[in-house]
Amino acid sequence: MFYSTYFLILKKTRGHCPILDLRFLNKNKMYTLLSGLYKYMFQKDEYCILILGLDNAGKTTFLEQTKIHFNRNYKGMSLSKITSTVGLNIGAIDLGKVRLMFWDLGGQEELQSLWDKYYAESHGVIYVIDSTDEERLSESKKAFEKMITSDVLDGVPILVLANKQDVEKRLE
Ligand SMILES: Nc1nc2c(ncn2[C@@H]2O[C@H](COP(=O)(O)OP(=O)(O)OP(=O)(O)O)[C@@H](O)[C@H]2O)c(=O)[nH]1
Ligand SMILES: [Mg+2]
Repeated sequence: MFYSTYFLILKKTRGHCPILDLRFLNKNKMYTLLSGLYKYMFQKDEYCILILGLDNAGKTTFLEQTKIHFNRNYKGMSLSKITSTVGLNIGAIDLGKVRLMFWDLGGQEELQSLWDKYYAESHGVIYVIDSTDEERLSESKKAFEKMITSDVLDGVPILVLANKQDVEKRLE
């Protein structure tokens, strides 16, 4: 399959007999050409989405549920087994030719100082708020404001997610 495609490409770009060209290609050039072709045909466009918000907002649970929803063969872990994130969790979902890479960062106060290290790589941010936790709403607002005033995020779309809407005593 690769070889037949390779011939076609040569025909297009060079306009003369591909079999002759093959004789002059060494193994390295052949590998480079074929791997480039493979990437062109099968590699997905990758976008990085940060998941931010205070600890206990539900970021990791959201990521886990998203993976279960979009990845047909992914069984997922028990949501009750999720513990507070120290560092980050990475998860991917494929949507057609696009791969979304989610980076779920720990939200504890001492970990928030690490968030901006990931801004430059991100194409979007999901900011998660615990809508059952009125007491920490102003703390969450502060962290959010600090995030959006970062120049590095200029032009990056931000989705604010009011989480835990299944709980009866929630803010709407
Ligand atoms: N009722 C309800 N509980 C949720 C929901 N999402 C998360 N939780 C609970 O909230 C708690 C914290 O969830 P995590 O996903 O660990 O929170 P986190 O934002 O990743 O926290 P850190 O990793 O510490 O930053 C867990 O007990 C979850 O079961 C939700 O939509 N509804
Ligand atoms: Mg977490």
